Amino acid sequence: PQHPLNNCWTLWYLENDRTKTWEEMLHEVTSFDTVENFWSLFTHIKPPSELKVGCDYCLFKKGIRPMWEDEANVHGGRWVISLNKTTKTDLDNFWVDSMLCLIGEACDNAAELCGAVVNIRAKTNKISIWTADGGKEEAVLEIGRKLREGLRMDSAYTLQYQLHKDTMVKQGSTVKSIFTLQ
Ligand code: M7G
Repeated sequence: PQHPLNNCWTLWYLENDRTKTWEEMLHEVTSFDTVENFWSLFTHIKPPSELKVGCDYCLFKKGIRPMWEDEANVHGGRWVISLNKTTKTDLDNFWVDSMLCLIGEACDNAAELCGAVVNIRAKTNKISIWTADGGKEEAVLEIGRKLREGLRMDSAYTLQYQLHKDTMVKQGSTVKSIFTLQ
């Protein structure tokens, strides 16, 4: 017998392609709702460190599209970890631990969890956990603290919480953060 998860989760892959719009680059890969099916998917796909620059993985609750516009994300935001000079191993380990935090839902405010994203970028890779409502300060902070624990993040890493509505209108590369966990 398989071990059921609390939710069904969908993996998305964003493949960088200059001839396409952002939405066209986003592909739904597959969904799973057991621990066993998560691991079997995990062993069949490339780790983030082997993706090309400009690509993303997104893991979201089934029914929530990994975009700001989805009704589940409109009032939300994300805890972002900027991975500057992280090794490939650390990147891949942070990503698997982020996914486990997400699908394990071991926090009091799991209903607020929407998904997780890893962005492979030329300068700074990023991992983020998206939550439903940036106005729920206690819930957001609890999720951030659980994430720091789950990822065993040392003090070299900062977690920043940014509202999607601020990210959407960013000028250059600076988005204001409303919460920080060091
Ligand atoms: P990014 O890939 O989230 O981060 O956004 P990056 O700046 O580190 O590469 C890059 C661009 O992708 C944005 O400026 C948008 O044009 C587009 N994009 C990203 N996201 C997450 C969304 C989204 O949720 N909705 C829409 N419409 N565009 C997005």
